[in-house]
Parts: sequence; structure tokens; C-alpha cells
Amino acid sequence: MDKSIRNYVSGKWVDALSGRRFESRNPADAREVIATVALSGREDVDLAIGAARDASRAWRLMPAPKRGEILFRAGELLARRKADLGRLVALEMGKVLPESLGDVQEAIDMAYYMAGEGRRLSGETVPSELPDKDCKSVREPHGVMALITPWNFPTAIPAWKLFPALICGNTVVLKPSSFTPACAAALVEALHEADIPPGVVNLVNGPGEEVGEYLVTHPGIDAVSFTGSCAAGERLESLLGKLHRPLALEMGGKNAIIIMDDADLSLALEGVLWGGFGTSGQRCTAASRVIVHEKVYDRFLEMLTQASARLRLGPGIGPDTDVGPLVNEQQMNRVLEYIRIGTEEGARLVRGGKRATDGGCGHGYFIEPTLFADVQPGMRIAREEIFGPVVALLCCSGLDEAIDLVNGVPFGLSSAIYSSDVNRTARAERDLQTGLVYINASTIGAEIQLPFGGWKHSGSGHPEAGGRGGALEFYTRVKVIYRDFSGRLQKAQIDQ
Ligand code: UN1
Repeated sequence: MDKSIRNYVSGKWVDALSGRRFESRNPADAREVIATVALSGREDVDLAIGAARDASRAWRLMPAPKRGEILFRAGELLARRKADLGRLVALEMGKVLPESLGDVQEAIDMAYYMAGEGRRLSGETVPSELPDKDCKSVREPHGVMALITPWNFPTAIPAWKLFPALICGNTVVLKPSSFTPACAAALVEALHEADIPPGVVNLVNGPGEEVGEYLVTHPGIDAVSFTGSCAAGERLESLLGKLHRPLALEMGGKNAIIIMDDADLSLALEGVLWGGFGTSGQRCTAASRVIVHEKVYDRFLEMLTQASARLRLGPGIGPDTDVGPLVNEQQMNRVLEYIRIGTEEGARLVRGGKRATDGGCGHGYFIEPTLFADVQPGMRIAREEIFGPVVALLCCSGLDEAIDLVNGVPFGLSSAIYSSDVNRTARAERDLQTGLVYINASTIGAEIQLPFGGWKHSGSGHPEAGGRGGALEFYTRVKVIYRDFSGRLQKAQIDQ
């Protein structure tokens, strides 16, 4: 497969003005080019923002249920193409096919859900303290939004941002990760075929440092939503703070699963394998720490060691693959570096730890599922996000210590507890300081109808997904309207 991916500006697929292109390659076999892609410069970003500005007024004034119909049609197109898109995700990003299909399904779900929000988008009406006066709040779009999306959920996360932004009446410029441009283009193609008016959605491709920064700081942008690394998010925070520009950030995690001595260990084992090694650990919600009660620690370690040895590495599209490649060489090297750090810090490497090159893995970026035992809370591998198939096992003496360990890192995205004691799980539910808490389930598996957002360094407090209380808060701004029909001067707080 070798696609040609262009930018999408004013309803047309266009090359970068410079004519330059870059390549998107298969991480399971880097010899294979998946797509050649328009390499944008500042002038391409200017055009995209100009198109979004021109389209802004008409889109804002289109009734939200009508906007919803377009989103619904895009959802139907995605659903019809799910099998092909799933394959594309597996090829370009590397995750296994069932997960790739799930990625696409999440985009479809979001399209349908946000289409329905077009008939809700509610504000408030409340009584006035004065006679012959009414008060209401309405939700209005920001205007033109820049959306910056990562490679690990190459259709789901762009959809998390696109569909809420659009239903709320914003026009957008999407800058997807330059490692998964074909997946993002497929999503935009569905909107194009669903007859989204020209200029409402625009797509520019290129690396974050060049194109992304220019885009988000551009005077033509009104608000920004970003998902990606902490380092990039913090940089955006400092740049956009000065511009007083609304910014939603979803960044890293150092998520943990607690396993109590009364847990169903087989169920917990499945949760750890899925949370730790699913998507090769490349999820912001990945379970990279497992905190096990001392009474079951040795037994669980043994179970996990054996089970992780059975995981099969291979290309995402392979029917027998359990764990796919890392997305690129840089990520692979970063993870290998963390494995070196863990060993140097004195953690006990019980499984994996190396790049895998056997059995058809020779030209891809594979790392063996890796397990460190006896990890101490102060170690870097227990505190920093690794974003790879590396799980750190820590031991605890009871629930309070386990909760302190979960909370004792700068991140706060997701956490989980396995226990059959309802009182213990209730205490965990109350005291865990993460935006997502799972009971007897792994750290991953968020559903789109509820907000998704991290606490502390994991996010900026503007969750994705969900409706009111979730994405719709950030993708709109609130306007309060007071209407006085008394025909005389009335003064709030003063007239009694
Ligand atoms: C991410 O971890 O980067 O919760 C997003 C899940 C998915 C979304 C995860 N629905 O597993």
C-alpha cells in the first residue's frame, strides 16, 4: 500500500505549496511506505486558518441539529468502512487488529453521540431576583479551533476532538501526528463525503515543532485542544498562557493497578496483561505499575511471568499477534533506555528487556513484553511515563499503602483496584486521585459518553469526551443573557 495524502483546505485535497512530502512507514516493517504525505509550511497553515475563518460565521449560524446530521452521515460512512480503516490503523500505527477496529469504533461512537448532542447543547434558565426579567446561559463556539492529535489512537482521538468541536459550531484546523497521517485523512475524508461545508474542517500535515507551534500560536486561532506528551503540553501551556488562549491538554499517565489479597487473581492477571501490554503499552491509560498485596505478591508474580512469556509479538495485522511494534524508532529507543534505567536502579528484570528481532520482527520496532519486579516507589521506572510494554511490580502491605503509592506520583489519569471486598473498593474509589478509577477492571477501557481527563500533570482539567460536564464545556464558551421586559431601570442586588 502506498497512498498519497494531501492536506485538506477549503473542501479540497491539496498539496503543500512547497510541493514537499514526507513518508509514513509501517512500524512492523519499516521498509514499507504506507503513505507519502504533504509536508506543510507556514503558508499552508495560513491558508487553512483563513479557510476556517471564512467558514466560521455560516457554520456557527447553522442550527446545531443540522450540523448533527452531517456528523451522523460521517459516522455512517466510517461504520461502513470500519474493516478497511481498522486495517489501516494496524498498518500505520501498529496496534493489533482487534484494537485497531476498536479505535475506529470509538470514532464512530463519538460521531453518533455528538450528532445527538446537536439536539441538546443545553444552557440554563433560572429565575431572576427581579420581576419582569429573565436570565439564561447559552453555549457558543469559540470560533476557529486548532486540534493537535497523537498517533496512539489515530482515529479515535482526532474524532474525540473533531466531532465535539464541530457540533458546538467551531470550525477547525486539525494537525494530526506525522506518524499516522493516513488514519487522520480517512476521518476527514468521511466528513468530506458527508458534505461538511468547505472550510469547516481543514487538515494540515507536518511535524509538531514546525507546523504545530505555528498553528496554535497563530492570531487566527481562538482555542486549542492538544493530546500528547507532557513536554509538548507544557510548552504549549507556556506559549498560550501569554496569549490568554483557551487550551485543553491531555498528557501522560503513570497508571497503577492495585491487587489486594482477596482479589480474583486470574481476573487481575487478564487486566494487567491487557492494561500493561495492550497497544504495546502505548496508551496514556496503560497500566505501567502493578501494586500487589504482600500476601499474594509471589504467586501473582509467578502467574504474570508465565503469562507474559506466552504473548506473541508480531505485526498488528497478524491474526496471531498479541503485542505489536512500537510506533517508531525513537519511541523504541526511549523505551529501551527506560529498561536500562530500571536495571541500573536495581529493579529485578524478570522477563523481556530487549528489542525483538526474531520471527519476522527484524525490520520493525519490537520490544519484548518486559516485567520488572521488586520496584521501589522512588525509582524512575515507578514514577515516569514509559509508553511501552514495560510493567513495574511493587509490593504493598495493605490498602492505605497501595493508595498512597498510586497517588504518590505527579500523574493522575487512571487507576484500578482488584478486590472482592466492597468496602475496600469503596475506599479506593473515594481516595484515589485520578480522573478515571476502575473497580475490578483494568486501567483502560473508557467509554465516550463520560468525560475522560487526567488530574495533576496528566491534564489541564478540561476533559475530553462526555457531554455536559465533559467535552461540551471546553468546546464552547458560556454566554449569559439577561432580558429585562419591565420597561424601567432595575438594579440587581440593590432593588429589594
Ligand atoms: C489513551 O489511553 O491514550 O480508555 C486513550 C481507553 C480508550 C482511550 C484511551 N478508550 O482505553
